[in-house]
Amino acid sequence: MHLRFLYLAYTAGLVVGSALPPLGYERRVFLEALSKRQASGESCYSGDAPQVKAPKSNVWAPISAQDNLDVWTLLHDPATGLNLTKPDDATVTDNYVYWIDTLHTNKSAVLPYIDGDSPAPAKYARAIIFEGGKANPDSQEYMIGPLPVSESTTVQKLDYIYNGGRGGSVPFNARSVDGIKSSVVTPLITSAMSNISDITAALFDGGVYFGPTDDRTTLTMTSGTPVSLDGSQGFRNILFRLPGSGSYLSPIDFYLLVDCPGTDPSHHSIKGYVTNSKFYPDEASLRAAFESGEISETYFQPEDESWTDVDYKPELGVRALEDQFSPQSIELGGKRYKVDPEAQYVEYMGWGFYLSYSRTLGIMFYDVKFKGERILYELSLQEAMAQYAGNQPKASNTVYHDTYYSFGTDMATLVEGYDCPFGSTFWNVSFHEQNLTTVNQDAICIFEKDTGVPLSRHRYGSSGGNYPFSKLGVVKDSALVIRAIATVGNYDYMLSFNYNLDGSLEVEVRASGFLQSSFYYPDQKKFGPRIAPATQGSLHDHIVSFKADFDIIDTANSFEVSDLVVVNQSQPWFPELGEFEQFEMNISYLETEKRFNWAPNAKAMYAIVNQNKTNVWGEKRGYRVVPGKSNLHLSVLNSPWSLKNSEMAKYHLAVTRQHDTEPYGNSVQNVNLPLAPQQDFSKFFDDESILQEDLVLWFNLGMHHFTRAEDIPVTLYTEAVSNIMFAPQNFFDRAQDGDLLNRRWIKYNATTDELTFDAYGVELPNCAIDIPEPVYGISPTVNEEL
Ligand SMILES: *[C@@H]1O[C@H](CO)[C@@H](O)[C@H](O)[C@H]1NC(C)=O
Ligand SMILES: *[C@@H]1O[C@H](CO)[C@@H](O)[C@H](O)[C@H]1NC(C)=O
Ligand SMILES: *[C@@H]1O[C@H](CO)[C@@H](O)[C@H](O)[C@H]1NC(C)=O
Ligand SMILES: *[C@@H]1O[C@H](CO)[C@@H](O)[C@H](O)[C@H]1NC(C)=O
Ligand SMILES: *[C@@H]1O[C@H](CO)[C@@H](O)[C@H](O)[C@H]1NC(C)=O
Ligand SMILES: *[C@@H]1O[C@H](CO)[C@@H](O)[C@H](O)[C@H]1NC(C)=O
Ligand SMILES: *[C@@H]1O[C@H](CO)[C@@H](O)[C@H](O)[C@H]1NC(C)=O
Ligand SMILES: *[C@@H]1O[C@H](CO)[C@@H](O)[C@H](O)[C@H]1NC(C)=O
Ligand SMILES: *[C@@H]1O[C@H](CO)[C@@H](O)[C@H](O)[C@H]1NC(C)=O
Ligand SMILES: [Cu+2]
Repeated sequence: MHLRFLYLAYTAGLVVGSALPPLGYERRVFLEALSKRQASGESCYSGDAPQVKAPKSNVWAPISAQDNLDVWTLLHDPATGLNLTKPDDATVTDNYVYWIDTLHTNKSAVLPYIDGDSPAPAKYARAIIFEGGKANPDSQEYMIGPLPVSESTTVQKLDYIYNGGRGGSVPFNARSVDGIKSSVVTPLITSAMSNISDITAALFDGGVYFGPTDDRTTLTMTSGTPVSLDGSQGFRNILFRLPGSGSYLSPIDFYLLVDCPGTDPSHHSIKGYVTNSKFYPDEASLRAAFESGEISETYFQPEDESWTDVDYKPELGVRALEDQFSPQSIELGGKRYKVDPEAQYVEYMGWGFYLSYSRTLGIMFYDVKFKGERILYELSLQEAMAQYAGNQPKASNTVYHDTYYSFGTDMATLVEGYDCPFGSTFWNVSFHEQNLTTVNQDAICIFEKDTGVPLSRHRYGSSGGNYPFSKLGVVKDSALVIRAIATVGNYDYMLSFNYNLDGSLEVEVRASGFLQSSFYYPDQKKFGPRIAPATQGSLHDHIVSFKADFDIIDTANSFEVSDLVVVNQSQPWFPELGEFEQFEMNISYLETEKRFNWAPNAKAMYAIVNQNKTNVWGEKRGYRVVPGKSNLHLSVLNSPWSLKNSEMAKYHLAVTRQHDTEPYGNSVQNVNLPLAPQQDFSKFFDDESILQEDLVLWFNLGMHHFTRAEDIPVTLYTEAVSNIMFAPQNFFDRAQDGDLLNRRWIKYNATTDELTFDAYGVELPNCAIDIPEPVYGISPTVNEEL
C-alpha cells in the first residue's frame, strides 16, 4: 500500500505545494521542520501528556511486528503442512496467506488476570488462508499461539467463533475478492468490453474499456459485494465509471454482469449487458439495439473532475470575515489526561481505560473504569454496513460490510487543527501485510475539548440589590475525546468516543467522503435526486454496529426496562375528578436474550444495572442507555442481498449473555454469504437467562442516507451524524460534579452590596496563545523494519 501526500505550507497567504520527498533522512528532516512546535516557554500550547503506568499490561494489545513475522514464517514452514505459496507468486489455485491479525483474547482468561493474580493470558494470532490448492478450494481461518512463537505454538483451525456451520471455512466463491481472484475474471471482462468498444465509444463520449492495463482504456470498472449468495454461485455486477479521483461521482449508464463461479475461467460467462434500463443477454442483442438506434444517452459526465475536489471553490465567493482564523479548542491549562503510550492506556478525570486495535474493527476500548469501578469490559465497533437501492444492477444489489475491507487499516493520518484540535496527542496504528508491518502514523488522536456548554449551573433567587441572584454556581464542562477516521474507499467514517466528566460516555459516528452514486435516470427519482450533470445520489442505509460489554462493577448484571405507562387512577383528595390519567414507571428486567427497537416516543428507559449493588439510597446501581441522533436499523429486512448475514443491523438494540465463543457481531467474509452466512447474529438469541448474568449490549448507529445536492462534492459531517450515550443511573449517590474545581461559586450580599467569587485556585493561565504555523502533523505511512 503506497500513499502519496502533498504537503502544503501556508506562508504569508501564499499556498506553497511540494511533493513528498523520497524516503530517508531528507524526508525526516523535512517532516521535523514542518512539525516543529514552538519552544514551550511561555506558550499556552501545552506539551506532551503526562505519563502514567497502566495498572496491568495490556492483554488486548495487537500482536507485534515480530510476532507477525514469526507467525508468517511458521505458517510457511513446510513442517506446518499448509503447503503455502508466497502471495506474490500465487495464483488462484494455490494456498496463500490473505492476512494475519490479532485474535481476540477470551474474557474468561482476562478477568482472573486484571482482577486477580493469575498470569496474563496467552496471545494468539488469527490468519485467513486462501486454500485454492485444495480439491474443494476455500478460505480457511487459523489460530496460531501461544505467542511469541515457540515449541508450544500450534496452528489450529479457528472455528469456535463462527456459528454458521462451516466454522472458519468460507467457500471459494464467497471468499474476499483480492487481486489474485479478480485476475481470473479480468480476461473475460476485457474481451467482452473490447468487443463492444465501438458501441461504448459512441454512447459514452469515447468511453472504452480494453482492460485495466491497456493504454486505450478510458473507463474504469467497479463491482462491489456481494459476489455470491450462498457460496454455490459467483458473479460480478460491474458498473463502469470515469476514472480518477472523482470516479465515485462519475458513473456511466453501462453495466456488465458476469457469472464467474470457481477457479476455472472456462466456466465463466457473460450474463448480460445493461444500459438505458434494458437488459441484453448477449452482445448480438446489444449490438442490434444499438444499430437500430434504440439506445442513446442524454447525460454525460464532465471530464474535468476538479468539481469533486474538497478544495476552496472560488466560484462560490468569499464570506465576510472568513479570511480570519476560526475559533479553536486548545488545552490552555495544560494536558489534564495521562497516558501510558506503551500500554495504550489513558486516565482522565476519574476514567481509566485501555485501547486496542485490529485491522478489521479499528480501535477498541477495554476495562473502562470510572473512579475505580468497572463500567465496561469492552466497547468496540463490530460492523459498518451500507445497503443501496436503485433500479439498476449496481445499486439494487450493493451491500457493504466494511470489516470485509479491513476497516481498521483504513484509519490513517489525521490533520492536526482540523480533524483534531491543535496540540492533540496522536497515536499510530499498525497492521500486517504479509511479512511486513505497516504503521499508519497519527491515526488516533486524543484531546480534551471544551464542550461549549456548562456541565451544570443554578442562579439562586435574588434578594434585592444590584445583582439578579443571591448565589450562582456554574461548573465548566469538558470531555476527553478519542477519535479515528477510517476512509473505506469512498467514505470517511469518523468515530469519536467522548469520556465526560460526569461519568457518562458518548459514542459518535459521522460520515463524510463520496457518495457511491448512480447514473442519473430522470424516471428513477424515487431512489434519489439528481445531484450533478449525469449523477443521481443513490438512496442507501448506513448501519454501524457496536458491542458494549457492560460490567457494572462486576459481571452479574441485568437489563432494566422502565416503561412509561399511562393509567387511570383516582385519588381521595380529588374526588371531583373521579378517575384521571397519570403516568408511572413499570419497571421490569429482561429475562432472556432479546433483540428490540427503541420504544416510540422514547417512552422506555433502558439501563444495565447490578441488582446486587445498591447506592446509599438503596437503589440499584446502573448505567442508562441514552438514545441519541439517528438510532436506527436497516430498512429492508428481507432482501436477498442481506438476508441472513446482516442480522446485527436489523434491530436498534440487542442484549445477549457474554460468551467467549461470541466475540463478534459479524464475520469479515460474511458479506458474500447472505443466504448461508458464516456468522448468523440471530443465532445468539437462544433464550438464555440474562438476569444477573454477564451481559453484552449490541447497538446500532447510522443514517438513512437521503442523498442531496449538498452531498457534492462530499457528504457533510454536520448532518451525517449518529450517537448514543451511556450515563450513570443511580450508580452514584449524587451527581459527579461536586468534585470539580473548574467552577464559579458567586455570592451576593444585597445588604452590603458585596460580591464574592470562589475559583478554587484554578485561575486563567497567564500565557501567550502562541500557536505554531498551521497544517502540521501529517505523517507518512511507514513500513516497520525489524
Ligand atoms: C500444494 O499446493 C499446490 C498448489 O499450489 C497443489 O498443486 C498441490 O497439489 C498441493 N499439494 C498437496 C500435497 O496438497
Ligand atoms: C477461547 O475460548 C474458547 C471457548 O472456550 C476456546 O475454544 C478457545 O480455544 C479459546 N481461545 C483461546 C485463544 O484460548
Ligand atoms: C469477443 O470476440 C471474440 C472474437 O469474435 C470472441 O471469440 C469472444 O468470445 C468475444 N468475447 C466475448 C466475451 O463475448
Ligand atoms: C509513530 O510511528 C513513528 C514511525 O514508526 C514513530 O517514529 C513514532 O514514535 C510513533 N509514534 C508513537 C506515538 O508511537
Ligand atoms: C519478506 O518477504 C520478502 C519476499 O518473500 C523478502 O524479500 C523479505 O526479505 C521478507 N522480509 C522479512 C522482514 O522477512
Ligand atoms: C382513562 O379513562 C378515560 C375515560 O374512560 C378513557 O377515555 C381513557 O382512554 C383512559 N385512559 C387509559 C390510559 O386507559
Ligand atoms: C408492566 O410490565 C410487565 C412486564 O413487561 C407487563 O407484563 C405488564 O403488563 C406491565 N404493566 C403495565 C401496567 O403496563
Ligand atoms: C447477590 O449476591 C449474593 C451473595 O453473593 C447472592 O447470593 C445472590 O444470589 C445475589 N443476588 C442476585 C440478584 O444476583
Ligand atoms: C450580608 O452581610 C451582612 C453584614 O455583614 C450580614 O449580617 C449578613 O448575614 C450577610 N448576609 C448573607 C446572606 O450572608
Ligand atoms: Cu451515505
